[in-house]
Amino acid sequence: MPKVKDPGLADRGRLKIEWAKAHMPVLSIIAERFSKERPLEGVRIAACLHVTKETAVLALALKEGGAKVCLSASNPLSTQDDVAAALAEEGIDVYAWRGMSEDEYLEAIESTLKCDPHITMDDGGDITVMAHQKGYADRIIGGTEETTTGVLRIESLAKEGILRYPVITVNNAETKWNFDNVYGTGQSTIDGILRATNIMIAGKWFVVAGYGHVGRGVAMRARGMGAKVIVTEVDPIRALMAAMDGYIVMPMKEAAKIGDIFVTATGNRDVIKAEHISLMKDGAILANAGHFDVEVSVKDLELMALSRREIRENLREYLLPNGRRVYLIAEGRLVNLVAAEGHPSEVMDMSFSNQALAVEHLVKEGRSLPPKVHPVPRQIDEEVARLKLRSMGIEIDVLTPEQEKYLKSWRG
Ligand code: 9W1
Repeated sequence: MPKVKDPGLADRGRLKIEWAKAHMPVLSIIAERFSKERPLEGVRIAACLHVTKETAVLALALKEGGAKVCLSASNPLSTQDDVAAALAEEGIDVYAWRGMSEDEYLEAIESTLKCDPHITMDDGGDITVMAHQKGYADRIIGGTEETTTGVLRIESLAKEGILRYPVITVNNAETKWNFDNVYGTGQSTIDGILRATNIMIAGKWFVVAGYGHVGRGVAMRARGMGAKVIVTEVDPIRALMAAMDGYIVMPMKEAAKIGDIFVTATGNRDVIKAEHISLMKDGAILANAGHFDVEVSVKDLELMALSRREIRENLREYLLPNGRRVYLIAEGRLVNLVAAEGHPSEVMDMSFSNQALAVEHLVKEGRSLPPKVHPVPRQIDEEVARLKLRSMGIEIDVLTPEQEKYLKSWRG
């Protein structure tokens, strides 16, 4: 029996799912093929994913393929209750509601394992680990994993010789992480800043700390909106890339005096702390796009401030002893998740198409794969890119036989 917050929300959830599906062309093509070929007939899937409108499109695609899908949340706070309600009505066995307790969260995962799955789908490693701890692993053909964190946990299961079934690391597909980190986070970070502040980006000094994939995406979009972008780095190679991409590169101690908006995306702690904050201009805005909420030192802000006020939703003002005010978005937590809505559907389209094709691959080949961590097969990764291009109306060239031969030969 599915368990959701309020079945009455289903109509609203169905509209959201329909909207997401309209922007997930690749997954839609796969769903259509699945409904004709039924490659997942009789397959039971236990999935532990963020219960969002995009995940709903994935779950329904798997169902079109003939699978029975049991779904629990991969985070107690990420469930969209209307989407969960709609999925329950569509015949997905959902166990998810926003704000579930830690115990309820674990119970929900176990409920999906009681569906006696052939396949697990994971986002963070929780269902894979539980399947092994609670004795469900032997009947499972294979699994998939969506995130870096989950891949690390499952690799450590494998290293200790505990892993009993093959797991495909969707995270490492080219069409997943490149697009999530650069284009997904790039856009949604700007989106979060705009929703929290409603300020104009054009003409502002926009400081991006860290020039990894996320930093690159944020810097690119900020520039696209007319900001003057400064990048700070500690890695000489990345700093050089930023400089040659045309950004101004300088230490945070300098950038702090200039910036109107600051976004951290380094993966490290205390990137913006007291010594920087005290240099900032009146009205400076701070946001974090890195995974943990340690990049902007909220502790320093709290210690320095004479007083604080909530200005708008997700926007807190700190009054400093020098009389200046700085503004922190979403308490320094991930701005794109807290103040916006995560990755756009078009980006999830690619990672979830990898998921769907990885499940099909496991059903076909999983029994002959050794119980270790496997990359997404290259053909799947390329197929996702090909279908995405086609959906965008973009055609590309094909090598001639002569060119193929030329590339393979050492003769030149
Ligand atoms: N995943 N459909 C919050 C998302 C929480 C979340 C999280 C996404 C998607 C990063 C997956 C407030 C969606 C999800 C909307 C939302 C993620 C954590 C997606 C972005 C990752 C810890 N991680 N993701 N869409 N919550 O966007 O499934 O709005």
